[in-house]
Amino acid sequence: MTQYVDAVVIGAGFSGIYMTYKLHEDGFSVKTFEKAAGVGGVWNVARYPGARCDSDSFYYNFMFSEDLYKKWSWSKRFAGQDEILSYLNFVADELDVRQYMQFNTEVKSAVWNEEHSMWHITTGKGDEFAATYLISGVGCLSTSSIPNFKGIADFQGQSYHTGEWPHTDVNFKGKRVGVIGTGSSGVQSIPVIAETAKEVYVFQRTPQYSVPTRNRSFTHEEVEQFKNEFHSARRIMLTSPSGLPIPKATKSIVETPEEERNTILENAWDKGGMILNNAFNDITINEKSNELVSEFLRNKIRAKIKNPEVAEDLLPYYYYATKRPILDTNYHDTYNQEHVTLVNLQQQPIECITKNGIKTTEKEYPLDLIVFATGYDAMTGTLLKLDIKGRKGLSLRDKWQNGKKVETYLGLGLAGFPNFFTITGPQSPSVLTNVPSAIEQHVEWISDCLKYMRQHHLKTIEPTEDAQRQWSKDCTELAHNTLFTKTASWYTGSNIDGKSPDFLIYLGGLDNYRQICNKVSQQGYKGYVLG
Ligand code: N01
Repeated sequence: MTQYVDAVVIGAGFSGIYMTYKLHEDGFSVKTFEKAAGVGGVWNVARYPGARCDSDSFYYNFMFSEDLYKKWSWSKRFAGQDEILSYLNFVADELDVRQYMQFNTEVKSAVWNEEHSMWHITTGKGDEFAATYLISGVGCLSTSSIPNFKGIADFQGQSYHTGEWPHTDVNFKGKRVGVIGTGSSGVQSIPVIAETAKEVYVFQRTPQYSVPTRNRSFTHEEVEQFKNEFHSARRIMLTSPSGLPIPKATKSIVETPEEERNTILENAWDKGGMILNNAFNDITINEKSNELVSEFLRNKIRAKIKNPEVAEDLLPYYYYATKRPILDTNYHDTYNQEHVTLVNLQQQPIECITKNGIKTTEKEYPLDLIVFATGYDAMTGTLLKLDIKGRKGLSLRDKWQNGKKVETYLGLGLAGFPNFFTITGPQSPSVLTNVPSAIEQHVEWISDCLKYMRQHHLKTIEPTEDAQRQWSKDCTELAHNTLFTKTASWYTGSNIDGKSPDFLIYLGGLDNYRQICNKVSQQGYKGYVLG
């Protein structure tokens, strides 16, 4: 039997938890479906060794409630996956949202019913729901990708993707472990795996820049200070491009005299975290500026690695920060250990996976365990897994798949898909900001929109094709004025075969984006058709 709710939310990570809470608070009935057995989203599933957040813990959390903020005390500067998952469970309890959530339930399809102006939602468990609003909180990086290596099914050892890690301990002791991939997940997991494994082989296609995390435990006084500074931090976060309490960078690195430049870079290096990435305003827009930071970071690698040949193989050549910047704890030092071998896939590409291990064009590496740290079908992958059909049976897959250009309005909605909202959707600031800040802004905007609809007795809201086209054009232009589009990365979708090479992140900053969204709503939802 079909049940009715005002809104169906998909996912119970940061987005789903807050959206569910807001909807209930605003007097809407809500049902939230989550594929996993509990809340947490990516922090519930990416349990690989060393998994940790790269944003400072006291800012990588909800800030909409001072009370909630002050009830939780982070133990470290950068929280590990387990602590973030505990935090999200704490939030779900505090906000009492579990009662509206159904776990272990995957949404299979959502079809717009023209006659009733409603979404018809079907789950993998056979639930049928009708909802006025459909809200996606599926996240940007929630569909793991394992490249289609020849022979992959033949491997007789254990194998895991970092984004779908078992919930029980994986024992590396005495094992020969191969890790494919050196993005954030590979760089975080390799040093931890090397602590106990007998042999580690890192299959590296692209060498990475990395800055030390410099993680450390907080003292009681520091925790209290963060809590006391709630209002001042939040004020800056609401007006900064990154959604972090970091003011906009104003200095150009090329225009900064060498001595001063080196002092700034060294200080940022010593402090660790994302400080270096935010130190200058032209790192991702000017090739010369970028090269100054890139070479600074290459020199750090040269200085760390004892074997000059290995050092050479570890030197990155792409424009720094045009792939997601990486923070590490002892990553490069790991290659000084006898039992760790770097396999440079530029010199010996993977030919296939065999029953015993990984075979490159040079040799076969016998392995007991393979870790696929090979990333995600980002931005659109999870949305496309859901079978979403809008007006006249128009399918999201038909619109976006097979190399077709992805277009949205504000990264929040799509023409032809009424009453459908995407929290941190493609072409919103999402992953190039502090994600919880971006989520709060979206959830609050959607919540205001739904209240407006109710107040004005409106049934449907849907972006116009024109507004969508213009927004997508603006996003693309912003991206093409930077170096981001010159590098193959998951930002550009080039890690997934057949994906249109679009840069699906709004680069104008969360501060500007917030103003644009506010203006849209203040002007009676300009760019939308309301009915
Ligand atoms: O994935 P990635 P990730 N043969 O796509 C390689 C977030 N995150 O899971 O660079 C050989 O970055 C690929 O090589 P190349 C964060 O936003 C955050 O590490 O394409 N290698 C690359 O080295 C992050 O950016 C946190 O040449 C292949 C790697 O696999 C995002 O998630 C922690 C290959 C994939 O790197 C994704 O990170 C973890 C092939 N066929 C993740 N295909 C924190 O907050 C791919 N690769 C810390």
